[in-house]
Amino acid sequence: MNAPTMQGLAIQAPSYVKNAKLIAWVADMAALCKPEAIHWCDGSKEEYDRLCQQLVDAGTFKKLNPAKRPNSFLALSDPSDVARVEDRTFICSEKKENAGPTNNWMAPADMRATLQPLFDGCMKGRTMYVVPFSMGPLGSPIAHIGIELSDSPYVAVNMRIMTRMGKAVYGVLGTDGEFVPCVHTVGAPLEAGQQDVAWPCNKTKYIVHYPETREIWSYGSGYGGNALLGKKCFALRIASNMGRADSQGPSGSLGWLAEHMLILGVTNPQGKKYHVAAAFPSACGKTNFSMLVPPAGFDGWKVTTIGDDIAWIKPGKDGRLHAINPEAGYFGVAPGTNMLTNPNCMDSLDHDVIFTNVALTDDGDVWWEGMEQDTGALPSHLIDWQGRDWTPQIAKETGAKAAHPNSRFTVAATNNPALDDAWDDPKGVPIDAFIFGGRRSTTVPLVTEARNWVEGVYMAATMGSETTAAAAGQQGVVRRDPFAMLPFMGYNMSDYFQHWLDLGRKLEASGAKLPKIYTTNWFRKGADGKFVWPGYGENMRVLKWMIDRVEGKASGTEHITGVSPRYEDLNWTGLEFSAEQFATVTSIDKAAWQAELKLHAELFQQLAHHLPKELPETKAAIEQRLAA
Ligand code: SAT
Ligand code: MN
Repeated sequence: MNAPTMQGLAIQAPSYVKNAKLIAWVADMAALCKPEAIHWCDGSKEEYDRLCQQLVDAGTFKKLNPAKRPNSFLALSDPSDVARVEDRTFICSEKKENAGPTNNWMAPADMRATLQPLFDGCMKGRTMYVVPFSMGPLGSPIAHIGIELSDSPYVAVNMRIMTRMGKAVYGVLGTDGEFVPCVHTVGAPLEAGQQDVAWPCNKTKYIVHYPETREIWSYGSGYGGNALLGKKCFALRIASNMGRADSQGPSGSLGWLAEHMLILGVTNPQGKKYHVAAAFPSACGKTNFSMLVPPAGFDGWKVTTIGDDIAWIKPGKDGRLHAINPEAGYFGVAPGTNMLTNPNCMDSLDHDVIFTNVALTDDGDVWWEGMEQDTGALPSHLIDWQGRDWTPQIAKETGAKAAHPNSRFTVAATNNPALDDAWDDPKGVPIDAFIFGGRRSTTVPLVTEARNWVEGVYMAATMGSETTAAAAGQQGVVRRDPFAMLPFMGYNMSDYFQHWLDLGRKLEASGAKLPKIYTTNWFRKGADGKFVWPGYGENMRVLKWMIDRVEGKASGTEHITGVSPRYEDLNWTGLEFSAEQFATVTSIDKAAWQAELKLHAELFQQLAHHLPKELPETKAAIEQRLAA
């Protein structure tokens, strides 16, 4: 069948699609990408089931044993396509300085010229799925609409879980509503008669954002944040631009924030509820923290999940910052998840899940490293994430992991037994505290409270973290990851710091009570190289101290970077954790901090363009305290 005829045929949008700009754009993209067919997704269960069956037939999905894991599937990706590709991710603003020194940049015209031949005919022999989605509750004033065109049915079914996806979006869009156009291709056109592979992708990859025109173009990968464009590409890189642009207009709006943050509710035994938004780099336990189960000694405390990865935060009429979760599902890291680390998550994964790159058991269920904690033993045989035999013996000899370290589950938020009642509330929840947490073996104490907003912004801006498997490349090296946003920042990082400072200053001037700001580090190691802090549910001890501080009820000790609890300031009921152990995770080593501050200086040098003067000033104050 030749492409031009097909295009003429297939553009026909369903009668309920009334947005002329959208229809014209789909026609343009079809003319460029030359798919064999176009499917306008309606988001129905019937459609989801049909696409999943199609993925099973194509060999992309394996249906899991319905007795063990009802309505769930396992996808194994190409071994070269397993994580976000930061070195292939571009912010193509008109001016390089607006992308800033932390982003890859190319002039929009040059990037368009580069992508044009790649996208020309890229969907040959495939169906183009038109995926309408809302980030945030449908029709909410905080929400925004995107349309993703993708030649991957895997993307279409994942987007149905991760976003509010379907027909109702067109109702909100109407005849002339705005949407963010997102084009995605695996970059593997099929010539006539060519047999498809289970996980098509291309070794050339481009994840491209045009912030001024608010477009996303993704080429060559089918995995996670590279392909599910509502997530990092839209909800962080494009949305961060939208939030700041709002503060630059004539309206006098303070603008808003798009943050790499989980949002949780925490209710004390008296029934008083607080909300916390916490930023951690990818694969540092955001999902676990957002579903935390309070340990022994915390009777009557309850933690509920609003979101596990991304927060959109806007000042409300009450002067407080209100957060919504723009997503509708979790794309979380599987390895390490078990009944000890995250029981709510394990319960969420009982049914209706898409697993990617975990291992397959002989009875048609899934397995990943960490599950032996629950069963007390390793399985005797598995098919690993690359489709190879795996046994404990093979693992011992070769070190082979059954599940890829960045293997994931995709699951609807509504599967979560700890889901907060307000998770879908268009008004969002008022934030009482922000947490910024890095993964650091040394130097940074368990928890520190900033004495004011500027000090908090400094802590967040200078955060360092050891890299994880969530991104392709070397793991375990410390890099500066300001606000845990390094890979997700859609404009110049220093302008972003300024946006945070401005927002805080203006809110404070209006008499608002700002959220407190904390940094945490769950990852300090002892002399034996092992983590000292038990983490997971035990993080509740730190969370309670923060809430008590918000209430003005807990004390702490002041040091060079802020205020931290003393041993006696935390509740230790139900945990054996000695004062010596506490000292190992909270100690402040002068030499280490002198070295740390050199790294802050390097960061500030890199970010010199538009760097707010408050940051070097705060650094100078820390240096003075350190020298005293
Ligand atoms: O970007 S992904 O969605 O692949 C996961 C992450 O990095 O948090
Ligand atoms: Mn993330």
